[in-house]
Amino acid sequence: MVFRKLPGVSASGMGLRLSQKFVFLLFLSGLVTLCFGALFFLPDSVRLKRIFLSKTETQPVTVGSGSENDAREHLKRPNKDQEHGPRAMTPAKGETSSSKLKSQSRKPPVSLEATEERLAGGKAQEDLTLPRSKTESSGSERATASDHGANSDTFSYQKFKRCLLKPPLGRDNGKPSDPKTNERREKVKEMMKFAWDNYKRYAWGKNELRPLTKNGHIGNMFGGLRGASIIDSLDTLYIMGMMEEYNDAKEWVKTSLDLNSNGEASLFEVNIRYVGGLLSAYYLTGEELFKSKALELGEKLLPAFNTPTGIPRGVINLGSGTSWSWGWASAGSSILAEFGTLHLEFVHLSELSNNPIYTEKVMNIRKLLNKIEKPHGLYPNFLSPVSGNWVQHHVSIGGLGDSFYEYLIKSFLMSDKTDDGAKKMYYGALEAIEANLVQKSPGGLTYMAEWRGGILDHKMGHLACFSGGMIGIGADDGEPEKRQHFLDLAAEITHTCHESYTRSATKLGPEGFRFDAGAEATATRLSDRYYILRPEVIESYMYMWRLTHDPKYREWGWEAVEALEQNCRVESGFSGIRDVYTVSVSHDNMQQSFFLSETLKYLYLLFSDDDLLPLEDWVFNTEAHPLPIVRKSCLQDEATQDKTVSE
Ligand code: DMJ
Repeated sequence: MVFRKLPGVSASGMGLRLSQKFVFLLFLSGLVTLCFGALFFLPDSVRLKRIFLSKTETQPVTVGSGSENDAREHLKRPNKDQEHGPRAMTPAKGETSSSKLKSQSRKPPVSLEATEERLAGGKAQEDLTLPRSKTESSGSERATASDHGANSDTFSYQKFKRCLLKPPLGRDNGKPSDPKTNERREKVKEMMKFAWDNYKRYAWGKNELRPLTKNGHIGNMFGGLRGASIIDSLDTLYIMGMMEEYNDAKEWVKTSLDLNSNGEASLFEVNIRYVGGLLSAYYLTGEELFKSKALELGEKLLPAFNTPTGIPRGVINLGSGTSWSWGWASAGSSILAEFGTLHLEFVHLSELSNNPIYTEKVMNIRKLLNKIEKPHGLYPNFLSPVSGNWVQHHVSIGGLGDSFYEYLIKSFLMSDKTDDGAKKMYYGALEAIEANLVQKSPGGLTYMAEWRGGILDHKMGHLACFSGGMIGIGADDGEPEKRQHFLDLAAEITHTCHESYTRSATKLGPEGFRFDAGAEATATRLSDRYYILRPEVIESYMYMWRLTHDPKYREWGWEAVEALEQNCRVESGFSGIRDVYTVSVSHDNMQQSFFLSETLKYLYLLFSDDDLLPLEDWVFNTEAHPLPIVRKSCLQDEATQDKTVSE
């Protein structure tokens, strides 16, 4: 390389004078600092930023194809604003070294009062209300750390059982006295047996059954974990009294559930299916095995929260603790329905481990959501875990948003109605939803539209049909003058979702239905016509039945049973279908694990007496795994009594 001679610069190899060298070096270092600093202002998705700022490597994550669930579902529905880039995930910028995280999660338990203080920045905040019963938790029950960053020996199952108002399985396992209803219930049990037997025969230990090709499906939503259908079925088998099958499932968990996998998992899916499934199996049966597996797995999810804001990223490597945002999510954002659907399970992880870290993590999410500006009081679906700001203004009660709202009201109910923060957020959100999203079609059907920066998309997803049940269970705790209104709204939404079923040839509902261009509760696009054994409509029938005892809900449930038998039952299991509008059905070759966990469970409960898993004692997580209401004051009394007896 030849350097041209500059004035004042000796030709001897860029021999500058000392003062010139100094000025030049100063200029150079200023330039480098400027460039490096600018990297921080680039969006997470910019490659340069990932290379220079990432402490973790960028890894591609492929997302499951055949089987549908919500994260997989997101992949199929990119909109213009969220085009999938390369399948590289945005790396976490914050700390992700698993050793550091382990030490964090193993720190000695701190009191919830201290937690609240820390989260609220030292002073109580009105909008960050921990459950009132926090002050009732027994400090004396906190002991030393155990295997899983927890004091798991301090939770007493016997105490917990005494604090339930009713026996979980009712007087006679919820058997209805009416013979016709009982016959229907038996039919649902037979469907469960058929689905389970075929899974066991052809796909045992894999995640889901492919009923046409008679083999198993693993997918890559669960970070290398196996047996999703087994974990999702434990409680369904148990409440249906299928003890032989339940014991096979339990034995598999004991001998074959390996939590030391090292793959990329959806934080949301692992939480709702595995953590939720193990927790409910524990609470129903008292088997310590399920508790320790739930705690072990729960701890592996914690590194996902190591972001600048504490909002977790969507994807986590269960082995290394490295986490990413989904490649398809705008600018490395996290998804409302994912980070907003952890609360129920995490509160129980804290209960069982006596380690407040899980509650702290989810309360921190709530704190941030309370603090930031909400357009018209609505919660958009995408949030940056780095800046803590909304990334785009798409609001939906269906996919991407759905279970966030569900977990607000259920957090309140699960706290024995002491969690006023959750209550306030839920009714505030519902008010905004009613003001901006709830619509009436020309034909008189009430529906929830989607909202894109103020413009309404007159579409409702099958997923959004859970909202009938949600609004129903929340009706009673609303303002007295609004209670009947909420119950009516819940009934109207459920009616609309039923219409989406009755207006199809198969009597099953499409993935999405519209209310524009003359359409009323029907899919107008080919891509919205499929049905993948989803539970949401039946879930709302079950809640509405429990709340009103209007026999139409049982009739609607039975219509769904007949339609499932007619269109989805194949030689070796149940399969989703590609087009609900044609009776010469084409099957998708997938028996979703949520069919066993949710669809069949909700049907069974619909045809059972209300004392099977009574709502006074249980809330269902978003995968239909029942979790008990936490009665802190009762547990406290029980603890005091125990102490008195032993003195
Ligand atoms: C389930 O995994 C859960 O119900 C989730 O909240 C929504 N999607 C599926 C069922 O459709």
